[in-house]
Amino acid sequence: ASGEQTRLGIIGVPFAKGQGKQGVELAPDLLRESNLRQVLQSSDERLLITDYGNLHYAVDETLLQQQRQHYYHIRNYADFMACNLALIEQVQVMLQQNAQFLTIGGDHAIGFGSVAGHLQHTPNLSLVWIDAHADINLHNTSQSGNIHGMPVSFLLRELRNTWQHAALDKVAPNCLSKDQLVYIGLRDIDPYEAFILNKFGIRYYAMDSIDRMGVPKVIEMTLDALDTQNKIHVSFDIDALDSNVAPCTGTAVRAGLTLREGISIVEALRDTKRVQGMDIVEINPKLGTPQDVRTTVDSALEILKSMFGYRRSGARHYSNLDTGIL
Ligand code: EXY
Ligand code: MN
Ligand code: MN
Ligand code: MN
Repeated sequence: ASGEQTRLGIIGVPFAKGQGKQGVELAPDLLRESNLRQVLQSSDERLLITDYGNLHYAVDETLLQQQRQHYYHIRNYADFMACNLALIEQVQVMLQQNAQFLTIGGDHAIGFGSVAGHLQHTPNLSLVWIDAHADINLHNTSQSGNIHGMPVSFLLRELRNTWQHAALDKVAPNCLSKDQLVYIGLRDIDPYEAFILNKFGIRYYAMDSIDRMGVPKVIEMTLDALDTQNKIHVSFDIDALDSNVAPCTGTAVRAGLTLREGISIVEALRDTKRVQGMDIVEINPKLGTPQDVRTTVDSALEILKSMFGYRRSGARHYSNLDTGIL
């Protein structure tokens, strides 16, 4: 059966400097302690999982200088870039050794490096960003200065020139086309972000679209928009889910996706067989009660199970089960 195995690489990125709250850096180890590996393995026996541990990075003087000269008005630019440079390399290593990878945050600032690394391995890439937020602020439109609200602007061809001092052509030469990005679950868009989304005609299915059309239609329209030749990256911010199923997150917004809606979306994406990379981010175990933490982690595990093999319909691979019972 080894011939039909799918290799999955996992990297933890305990990065918390894209926003102001401590705790989100604990999520990778917490998911591991919550039996992530066993949960995925029992969802699909064919998965061959390699855990690469947690990412380390070092900040160098060039980045500190960029921060001092050009990006002093946003928080932790040098750390953000140093971590993402390391992640860009790590993702490429994982894709050389595995068919798929999973990046566990950390806050959503790491979405830049995860997708940028993916784009270096696979230039023709589509991105589905599942989030309450658009994360598309520029350094000069952000009200908070938090870089976890900006990663998408580093990725899009049309916005990269707004980061002219970040040397993106050198560190992440491949970029994403705006028609290969679809957002799902938005419900807290800043005014400048709405301006950017509309100016470039970026597709987004905010919660009102989901209420009007339902998840099946939104999925159909999402898949229709994406080039069928492309691999897919799914960046899943846990705050896309309603806070009753994902209370432990730094920027919770009420009236989000139900767990069933989240699972449905992820199953449909998985069924394309084109998902090559996924992020799960913004789980913060320091926010909320121990029961809240369990609820949030359980929801994250359900989402990850569905992405990496579990079928609610029961269909699965039987090679270990056909032992002569019938
Ligand atoms: N748009 C707000 C900001 O830029 O500060 C909130 C961003 C929250 C981002 C979370 C990760 O999705
Ligand atoms: Mn490959
Ligand atoms: Mn986000
Ligand atoms: Mn968010």
